[in-house]
Amino acid sequence: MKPLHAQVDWESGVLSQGVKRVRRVSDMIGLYHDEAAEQQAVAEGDPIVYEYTTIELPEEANHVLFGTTTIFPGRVGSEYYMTKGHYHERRDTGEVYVCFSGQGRLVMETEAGQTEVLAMFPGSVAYVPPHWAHRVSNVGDDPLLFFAAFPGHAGHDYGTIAQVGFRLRVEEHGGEVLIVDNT
Ligand code: PAN
Ligand code: ZN
Repeated sequence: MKPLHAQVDWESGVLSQGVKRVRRVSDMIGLYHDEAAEQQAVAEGDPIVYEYTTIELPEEANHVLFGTTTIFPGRVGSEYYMTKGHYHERRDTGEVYVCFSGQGRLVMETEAGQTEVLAMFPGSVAYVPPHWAHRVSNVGDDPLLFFAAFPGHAGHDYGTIAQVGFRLRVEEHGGEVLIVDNT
């Protein structure tokens, strides 16, 4: 294939030439801790939690897939808006996250039970090593925009997280960001 060129819209985070996907609270039922707050949010207009745009490329090991994500500010109960989070289907693939704007937390864990939380802020770069599940929460008052790149054959396993959940969740309590142990 030929090289390609795209552009990030700094306002929306959308990547030109990409395919945009929208995730609402109703797409995430069961992922937030507070089920009643989930139902209430869906009943009250089912807000958009995040959007992400990826450029369609061959899902092969010698390619690098990439995309941008915009998580809007908000909470479901005490829990900040977040991405679904996933393991890569091919567990032995890593990923790079570059934050453009906003304030977030990148929550990671391994199947062996290790956990890690890294702050995301404009200019922060995080490396998600192979074997770590990853999810991002927006802990600020503005949209959180970030860019991600990962091996083409990584694949996405959402089922494991949907079943077992993350060990840590990111919540607001008394105006502070709190990392709460789910286990
Ligand atoms: C990211 C994510 C993106 C959306 O590009 O896919 O932020 O989050 P979910 O995939 O968890 O809904 C990435 O980690 N790709 O591998
Ligand atoms: Zn990933």
